[in-house]
Amino acid sequence: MAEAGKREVDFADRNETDTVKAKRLKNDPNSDQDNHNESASANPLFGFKTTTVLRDSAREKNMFIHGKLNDQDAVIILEKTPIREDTLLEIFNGSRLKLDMRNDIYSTYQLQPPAHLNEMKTTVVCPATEKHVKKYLRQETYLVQETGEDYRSITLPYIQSQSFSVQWVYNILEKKAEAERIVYEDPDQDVGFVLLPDFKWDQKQLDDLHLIAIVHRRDIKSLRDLTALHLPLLTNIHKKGEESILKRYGVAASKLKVYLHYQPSYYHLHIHFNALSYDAPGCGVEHAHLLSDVIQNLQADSQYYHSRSLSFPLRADQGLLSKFKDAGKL
Ligand code: M7G
Repeated sequence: MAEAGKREVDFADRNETDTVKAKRLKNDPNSDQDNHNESASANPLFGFKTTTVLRDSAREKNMFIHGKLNDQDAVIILEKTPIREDTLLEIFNGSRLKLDMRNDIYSTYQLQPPAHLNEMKTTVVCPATEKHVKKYLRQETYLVQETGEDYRSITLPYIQSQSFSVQWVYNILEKKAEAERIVYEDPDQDVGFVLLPDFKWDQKQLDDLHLIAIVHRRDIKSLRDLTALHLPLLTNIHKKGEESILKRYGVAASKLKVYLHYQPSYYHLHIHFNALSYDAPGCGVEHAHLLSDVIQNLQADSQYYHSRSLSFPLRADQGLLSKFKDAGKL
């Protein structure tokens, strides 16, 4: 959905650019309006009005902002990107430096690198729902323990009525979005999947490598739906996902963590492939389940994920937390 939103902005702007150029050539007197249109066409975020900063981190160098873009609610995520080793020569030789202070053998500077090395990864969700805004708002979290019965009586009815749209997932599977980003596809409708970069990864360095494998089947919401019948699907993703990442990026299976989230944000089965050394948000023990463990648990007991209690964190404002509270489970 976010991707579709982004594309809409791009198409609209492309039309506007032509109009603006034509007017300028004719020396149109409405030049103020033209300047505005020109800024908007070069920059789809032009005129964004900030409502609140939902979350920011000096350490992670990112900021999550809620506001209005062309009168629509939007969430924008700004994130400074990691420094890449292959750009060091250009940084040292092509930057402007301003001395902050010097003391004995120590000195600090403000360094202004060439513009193309000073980019910020920017993610736009527009139009954003209230759920998107809440997802990014910093919140107190609580650990919930869900039995198989709790899943069926509390969680399942809740996610059936409340979960995020998975239209963006269907767009990928149907090649309506991100088709050019696909790294590998097994088209089999039973055990097949599409492997592509997660949109959190800018693909500029391997340190934070993050891909997702999205299954073609549309009947598996999450870990809870898995039984031994799905073992061919899971082992296929594990094997072919790792092979494709080795082939494309030269990263060996021993350098990857491959896991599922429970609870996920999107209830269409997908598996995360992350660089082992990368401390990705959501890969802690309270949220992530290693695919190799999932496979072994299902080999030992087909009903493992139907019957076992599973723990996961919920933020204070998440509706599911109130459902657990109402049921006296917290
Ligand atoms: P999740 O386990 O459902 O939950 O992961 P999380 O979002 O709480 O981690 C879904 C994953 O899909 C996340 O890592 C998102 O960054 C990624 N993702 C979400 N959207 C909307 C897109 C998208 O449009 N394209 C791609 N490539 N990845 C997405």
